[in-house]
Amino acid sequence: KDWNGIDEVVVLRNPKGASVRVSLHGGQVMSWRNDRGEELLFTSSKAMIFKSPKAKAMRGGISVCFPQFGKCGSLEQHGFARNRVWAIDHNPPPPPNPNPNDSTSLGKSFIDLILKPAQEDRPHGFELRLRVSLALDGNLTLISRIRNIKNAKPFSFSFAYHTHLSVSDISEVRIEGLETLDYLDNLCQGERFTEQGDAITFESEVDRVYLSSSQCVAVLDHEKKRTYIMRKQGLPDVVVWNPWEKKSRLMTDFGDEEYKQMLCVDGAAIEKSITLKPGEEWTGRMELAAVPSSFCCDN
Ligand code: TA6
Repeated sequence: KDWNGIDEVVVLRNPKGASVRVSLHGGQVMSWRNDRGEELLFTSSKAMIFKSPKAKAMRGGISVCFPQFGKCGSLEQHGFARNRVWAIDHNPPPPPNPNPNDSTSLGKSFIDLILKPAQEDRPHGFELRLRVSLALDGNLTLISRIRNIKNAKPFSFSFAYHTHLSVSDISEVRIEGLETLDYLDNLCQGERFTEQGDAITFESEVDRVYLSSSQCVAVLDHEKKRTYIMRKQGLPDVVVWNPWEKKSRLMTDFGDEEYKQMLCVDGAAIEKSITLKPGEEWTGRMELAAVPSSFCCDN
């Protein structure tokens, strides 16, 4: 059972001992461990004891934000997808433009999930498919395919993989690959600024949406001598969030000091919403690797 009492948690394993746990609640990735058994995603120690409201997404892991990111819209924060029970998709259709070099399923352990709209949902005519896969090298890939079913109305949405990385000490972490980009600062009512050239480091609360980034972003954790590499397609934006001390104390499902061990870096499509006409499909792909030494994106 997961934190909401949902029975089905799917565990993916590779032959080297890496593993991924995916909950049918929200299609949320709850855990990603390397072949040494080290947890690479952050989960709050208070997430499991937080029971109200019952359908809430767990504080941690990777959750799917759809069809809205944040509070910009008429829905609950980050949309309803992360609060719903998804189904296993036993027979997903092939992707519309299969890439012959894409080994999404080759040699990988994977699970396909699907979320269909409830009666009251707006937009109503969507199908949201999520493939979570674990490769032989331990890389974790999430591929979402959103379809506007035939005879439905056109609709628009925002999307994010709300990704909580486990870090040794936030003060020792830096992000490379977002230098010189424009960003929207949620701490300043979404005002637009330009990053001034250096790698991003942390000494206070950060809540930003970096716009139109390149495909690769690196998160360097000096103390752990670990670098997370995020490669993404269809997801131009990158959310960077750490609540720091004061906001941590206000969150009931988050420990007062846990901000030191967590950094959210989300592959996202936020600034320009995606519009699908009937029959059209969109794909958003995010691949995460955790490598032992420092690494530079070849952007
Ligand atoms: O990732 C940025 C953000 O939108 C922040 O503003 C912050 O509120 C965070 O997400 C957490 O959202 P949640 O709804 O999961 O508490």
